[in-house]
Amino acid sequence: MMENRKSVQAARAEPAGRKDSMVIKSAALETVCGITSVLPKNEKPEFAFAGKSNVGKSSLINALMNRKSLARTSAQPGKTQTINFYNVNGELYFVDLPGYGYAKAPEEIRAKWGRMIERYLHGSDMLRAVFLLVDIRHKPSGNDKIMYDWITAQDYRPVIIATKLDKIKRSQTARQLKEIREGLGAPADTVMIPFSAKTKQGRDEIYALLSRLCSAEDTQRSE
Ligand SMILES: Nc1nc2c(ncn2[C@@H]2O[C@H](COP(=O)(O)OP(=O)(O)O)[C@@H](O)[C@H]2O)c(=O)[nH]1
Ligand SMILES: [Mg+2]
Repeated sequence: MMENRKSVQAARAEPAGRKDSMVIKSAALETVCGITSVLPKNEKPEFAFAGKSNVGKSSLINALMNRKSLARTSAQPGKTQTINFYNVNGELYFVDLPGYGYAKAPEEIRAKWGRMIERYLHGSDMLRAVFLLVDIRHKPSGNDKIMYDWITAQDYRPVIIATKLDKIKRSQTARQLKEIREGLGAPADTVMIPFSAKTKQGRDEIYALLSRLCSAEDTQRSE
């Protein structure tokens, strides 16, 4: 008991930002994969980001890398049908999965990028967690739900990032999170992090999760 309390105090006494922050020493786009590309066999932990076009995926990845525009933001939404691997500090990878939501029919979507995403989720040995981005203002779409189901079908429990937090009133946050969780059919203990690329709210929580998942051998994959 005493020891536990001590370690809690020690953790609190650490300099601000030391534990829940990440120092970005380097960040670079290392690999771009098209539909037929061979996916890289990386040797560092990978963290994948999925979500519909315009949800704020590039903005989140840029915020995490502390870069203004390394990951491209919404010039041509829905255009990028590639998987982009960003090497961060030579320690981990952020994997930008193709955005969805612009193709018309579900069949078309599946044909175009579904197989590529599934191939990646299924094939990566280093994937530690999948982050699924959903706009905090809206109920999840049919495509969000399909994506959620694909991720869980590959035995990952996605971390839900509810984006554009700055666009709602603080008093609405809990209700919106609940609506998103229920809309996806996600269990009550799902990790959900509200985030704003504008205010950077939520970033330290994501950093804390990333460092935990990097050091631990475990993944967000269910047993
Ligand atoms: N207010 C606000 N706008 C955001 C936020 N995240 C992204 N955006 C805007 O939403 C648009 C799409 O963002 P982008 O990162 O390109 O989305 P992506 O298509 O998912 O990569 C851009 O105009 C961003 O500036 C956020 O947290 N708050
Ligand atoms: Mg993008």
